Amino acid sequence: MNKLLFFTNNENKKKEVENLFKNLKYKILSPSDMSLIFEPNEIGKSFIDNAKIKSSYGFNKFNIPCFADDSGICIEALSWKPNINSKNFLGSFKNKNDCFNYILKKVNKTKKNKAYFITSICLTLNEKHHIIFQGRLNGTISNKAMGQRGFGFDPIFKPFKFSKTLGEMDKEEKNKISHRSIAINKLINFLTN
Ligand code: ITT
Repeated sequence: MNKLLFFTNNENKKKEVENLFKNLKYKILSPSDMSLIFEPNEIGKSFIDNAKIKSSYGFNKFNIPCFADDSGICIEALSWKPNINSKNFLGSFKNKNDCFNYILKKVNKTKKNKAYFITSICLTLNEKHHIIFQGRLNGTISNKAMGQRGFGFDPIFKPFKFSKTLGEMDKEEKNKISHRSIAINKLINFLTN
């Protein structure tokens, strides 16, 4: 079975991606399987830059093909932020609910409720060979936080044409439509063709 390192420390991302790879002949390893806790600084100016920083780091450390995912949400009422700063933005509040309430208030005040998620995946095959795959999911910010599933901003994000949030969907439902699954399916297509 081919080994592929998925350089992430986010267990939820890992579960979503493992589910997408489940019928394929790839063994997906992660830094925790290799007893690595350290992660590089994500100092890039774009999702692509940051995905490449993480996949190059993983490849250099273990010398096996490595991919990484950099993702985030862009919210109209916040002038399309937090974008690449999504993790720090969420972490700057006392808890998730405070963050969600801040966003919901902004949406209410501005009457702008559009949002989208972006995922950039970088696959590093060797030091000079990096391939990028991307996915985007358009939607709106819901009227209130709903659902306990998923992670991050899932409870306040309603994909277009859906009446529930990503937080109300199970892994399989989210994987049918998500920004991450779009990018990962492009990666799988590349690996299997
Ligand atoms: P890595 O180890 O893979 O870097 P991370 O959690 O630091 O894990 P990112 O920098 O890509 O990952 O993600 C930024 C944040 O964006 C993440 O912590 C979530 O809060 C949010 N996010 C990313 N993907 C999401 C998704 O599918 N649903 C909800 N929120 C998401």
